[in-house]
Amino acid sequence: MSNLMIIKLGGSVITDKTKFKSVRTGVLESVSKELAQVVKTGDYNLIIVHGGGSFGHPLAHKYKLTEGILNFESLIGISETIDSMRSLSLYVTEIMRKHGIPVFPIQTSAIALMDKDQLIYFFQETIKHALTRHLVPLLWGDVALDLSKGCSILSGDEIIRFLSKKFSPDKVIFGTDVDGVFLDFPTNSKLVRVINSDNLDRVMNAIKPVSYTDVTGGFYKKMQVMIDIARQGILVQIINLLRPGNLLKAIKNLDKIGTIIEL
Ligand code: IP8
Repeated sequence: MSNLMIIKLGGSVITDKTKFKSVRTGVLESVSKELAQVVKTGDYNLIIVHGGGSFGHPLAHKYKLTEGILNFESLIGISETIDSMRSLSLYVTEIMRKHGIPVFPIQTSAIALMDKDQLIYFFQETIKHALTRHLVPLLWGDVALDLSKGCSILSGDEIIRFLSKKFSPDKVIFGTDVDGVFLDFPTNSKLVRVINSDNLDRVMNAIKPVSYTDVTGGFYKKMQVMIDIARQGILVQIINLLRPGNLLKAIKNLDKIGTIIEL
């Protein structure tokens, strides 16, 4: 499939992580406008994956869903978290469609199975057929049933790692609320423009001790996923979605904004 891009809309950028179930509508509006410009050209195939932010992580934490099914409360937690993520994706799809994007929402928990926190089954045929019909598949980090633990959390990043193996996109763009990878998080003054085999170890050692964490592992784990994708020969770019125009530049390869991983 030509000009295929997988785009992550990070939960920390499309929601306000400090307020339970709070959407950053302005960000979704500007992101959708830029995506719509690209979709209308008909030159690109896009798969979009969004994170959980303040709709997913607080509930996953409250019900200890990363520990699996522990008791009856866990079952209520699974149900509530799936619904919360559906309500976030509904905001996303409504705003995208308003801007003319033929978005095709796919509820991840309905098509994925895990075992010991690893993704073992993912029904991907729908994504393939949606793409051939010029629909824009939208998936999201979600709860997944786990054969050993009962349930687990499947992050948007893991979905992207899986889809990258299956679909070999030309590029994977991780949209975040920072300008890229910094050697000095959280001061964020030393931006790394390119990560390649020459500086990979240095960068990973620098971010390891200062990396924040959430129920799906935080930034260090996110970096490991990105590196894994880049090792398949796929260009990975980390950009700040809070800056209007960045997404368009990244999709069209206009400017070398953010951090690029080339391995
Ligand atoms: O924000 C997590 O997805 P992520 C999804 O992509 C839930 O890690 C339900 C916490």
